[in-house]
Amino acid sequence: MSDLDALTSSAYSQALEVIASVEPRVAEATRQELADQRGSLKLIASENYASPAVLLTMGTWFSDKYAEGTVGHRFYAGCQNVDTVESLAAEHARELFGAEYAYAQPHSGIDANLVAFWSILAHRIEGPWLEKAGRKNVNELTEEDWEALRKELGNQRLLGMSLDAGGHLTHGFRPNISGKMFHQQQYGTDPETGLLDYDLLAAKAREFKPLILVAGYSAYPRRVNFATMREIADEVGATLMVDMAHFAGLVAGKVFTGDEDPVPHAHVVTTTTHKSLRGPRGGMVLATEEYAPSVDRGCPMVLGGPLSHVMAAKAVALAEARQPGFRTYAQQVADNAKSLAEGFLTRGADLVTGGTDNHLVLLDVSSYGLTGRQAETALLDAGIVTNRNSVPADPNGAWYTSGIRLGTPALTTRGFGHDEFDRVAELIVHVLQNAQPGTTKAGGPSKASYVLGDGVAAKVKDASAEMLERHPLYPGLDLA
Ligand code: DSN
Repeated sequence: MSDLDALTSSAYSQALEVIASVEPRVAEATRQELADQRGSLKLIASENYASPAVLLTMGTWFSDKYAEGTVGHRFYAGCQNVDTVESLAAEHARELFGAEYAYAQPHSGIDANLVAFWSILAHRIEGPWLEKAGRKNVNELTEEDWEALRKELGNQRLLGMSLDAGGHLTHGFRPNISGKMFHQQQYGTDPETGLLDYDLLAAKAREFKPLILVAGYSAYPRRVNFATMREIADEVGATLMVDMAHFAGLVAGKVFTGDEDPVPHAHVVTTTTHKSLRGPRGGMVLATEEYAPSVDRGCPMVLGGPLSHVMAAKAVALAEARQPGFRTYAQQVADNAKSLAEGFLTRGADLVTGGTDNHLVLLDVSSYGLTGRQAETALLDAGIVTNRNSVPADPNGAWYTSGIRLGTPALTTRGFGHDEFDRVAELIVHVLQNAQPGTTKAGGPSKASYVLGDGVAAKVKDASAEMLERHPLYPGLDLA
């Protein structure tokens, strides 16, 4: 055991003892969570394993400090150390992504998107409106002014990718606030190929003329051409906002470059920091200088007090992502996704778009006679953690779904490579081929319950255990 491993093991063992002295059940659940994560195949495309340094950074007294405002301009006294860590997070993000400006305060990806929406509305609508009305700032507005400004702000259009094509809830999905605060339209994918059709998207944009064109996805297994997206946005006068939450690690690791790197093309880029980027749970906004002043007003306009302990951990994680090893990791994530997809295709499985060229695979489970929900729970019984996901034009809707989304970032962190991902595909197909839909209490076909063949779960768990032992999670972490 290295010195660093010994220190980490001792830090966690002692921390758990301190927690147990107050609420032993929390300490026990924390130990159990590690055991569960160590003992299962984690294939949720939006999850990963952050380093002990990142995790430890989150457990400090920075949590106790309020720091609304921005670096050097806080609404509270005594923020000098928060200023240090927030500045470091922003500096690492700017350097890593080549961004003009970075905002490390959002608590999550949804918060980052809300900050982006707010900043675009403030920059494109509120600012010009105030100027036209001859007001210096909002403090000068009369009641009549407010009425007119509210109408203007609340009358804007957003065009984003539909949920069942792989977009995110916050990209204008009707039930989400993004689909309620904006007049929204959605673009989908080609029904034959499952791929984005840029000509159709451009035609829709020309007709709809959105203020915001949102690009990015949470379940689309392909790369996006952001140069083309920017051309479309420019042609219709839209702001291009890219949500790279899922693939930020592939951008940071230079797997996505040129037209596939959103940062040089978009006005505003949002991300989470905990998915392929492998940092703490949180969000971030990158922007051009032009949008920086309005993004900076994210807290307290849209966000509550920034999580200073998480911003500190973002700085640590972004420093890690700037090390050369992260590029190797990111390339392996993409290579492993290809291995997983090939593993499925050679076993006759049905993949949306026929494959992948990013970090995720979307498996349509209809051919096994299952819903996504049945497949998700049958796989969980066998120790394989996935999430159900809609497929384009999904007949089972967003709750039961017809798909399973699988991602490679987490198991790649554990050291899985081509052979292991081929084996993972084999095990998943084995479970799905041996699962059958159950029946409802009334005797009809169920979309939720299922029957898994005798011994299947145990056999798959045994096969997984061998791989999991060969690639342990936090190998140096030995809890007393
Ligand atoms: N929950 C994230 C995902 O799984 O893609 C997005 O919000």
